[in-house]
Amino acid sequence: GLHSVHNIDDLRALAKKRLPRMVFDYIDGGADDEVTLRANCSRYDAYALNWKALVDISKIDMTTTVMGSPCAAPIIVTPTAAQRLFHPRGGETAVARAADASGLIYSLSTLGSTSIEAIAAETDGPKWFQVYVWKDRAVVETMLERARAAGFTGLILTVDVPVAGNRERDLRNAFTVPPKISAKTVSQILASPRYLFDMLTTPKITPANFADADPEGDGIMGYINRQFDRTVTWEDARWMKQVWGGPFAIKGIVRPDDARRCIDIGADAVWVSNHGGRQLDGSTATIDALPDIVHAVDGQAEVILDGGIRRGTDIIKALALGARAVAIGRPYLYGLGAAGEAGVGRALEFLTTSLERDLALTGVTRLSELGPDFVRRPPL
Ligand code: FMN
Repeated sequence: GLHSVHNIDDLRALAKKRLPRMVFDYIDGGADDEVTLRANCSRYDAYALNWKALVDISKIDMTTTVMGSPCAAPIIVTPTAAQRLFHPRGGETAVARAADASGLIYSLSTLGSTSIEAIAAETDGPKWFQVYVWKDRAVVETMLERARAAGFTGLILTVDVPVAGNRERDLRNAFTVPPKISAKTVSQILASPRYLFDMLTTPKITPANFADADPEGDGIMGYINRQFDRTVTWEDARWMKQVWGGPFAIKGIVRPDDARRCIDIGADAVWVSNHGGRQLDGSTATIDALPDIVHAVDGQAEVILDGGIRRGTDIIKALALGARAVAIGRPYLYGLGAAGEAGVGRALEFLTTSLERDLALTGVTRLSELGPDFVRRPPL
């Protein structure tokens, strides 16, 4: 159980034990050979920390703001699709409540399985909404209006999904969202009685924020697939920023020239991400992409980084190299799959307490003290 969880890897093992194989693999897996998935985690090891000695660390302040949203620590809960798939009873609600309890920013995916309004009713904490540019611009505009009305204060445009990535674990498991009934999927679900019970006693898992969009006969997944528009460019991102009007982040940037374009169209944050290694395999580990992006952005926007954050020391390295905050995906999804809201809470607690201890060990009492002098970068 959760009492024997001491780090994110332990939570992962518990999730693996408790979830149907195909659901665990959907969370855990990446594209192709999973080179980028592994690199996102392992490349932090190439950066070494240089701590400061004999600093009064009796008071450590981890509070900050990101795109104007206040948070207790520089850790953002990333948008991830269909969270009720990972915990049918709790899903997004469990994640949003745990984020609120920890004072962290929550973000809701367009492909979420809980409505914008239901999330707003569960939490007064800071929340952002994530979108893709869809063909059906009217549906996007309606979602943005609803998000604004419900008190969401930031918008994230994800730009690393021009097409779906090649996730071979999902192909092997014959896994689809929502799961299709087959001998394989049924036997995997039967092997997880707790999950099966939850699934049978809660409403069907469906996308919750465009239920009224016209599915044209081939169902909601057919609708979603048709919405990913291959013609999307920077002009569409500019349109999105104008329609939204408020704090705006572009997620899925790894190149300095693209970071400059984000600033040109008025983005408030450049979000360094490769979708957790789920899209283009062989792309750069995010920690390696960060320094050049920070240099290109030159203080004109905030920089957020996600991918492979599993410990406080990973967070310190990213902040020292110029990120305003980091974001986490799988760490809280393992928690959600392992134990619902309590599991998410455990993941967030682990990351915030390990960040505080690691700041103490580094001799840092405020995040603004962190800079490149705390990190020895690997030779090229
Ligand atoms: N990113 C999005 O912008 N929208 C999504 O709907 C979305 N769904 C995801 C679903 C899963 C199961 C996972 C693992 C990631 C998803 N992501 C999505 C990417 C995350 O927001 C984030 O970039 C990534 O998980 C960070 O890497 P990490 O898992 O190593 O922390």
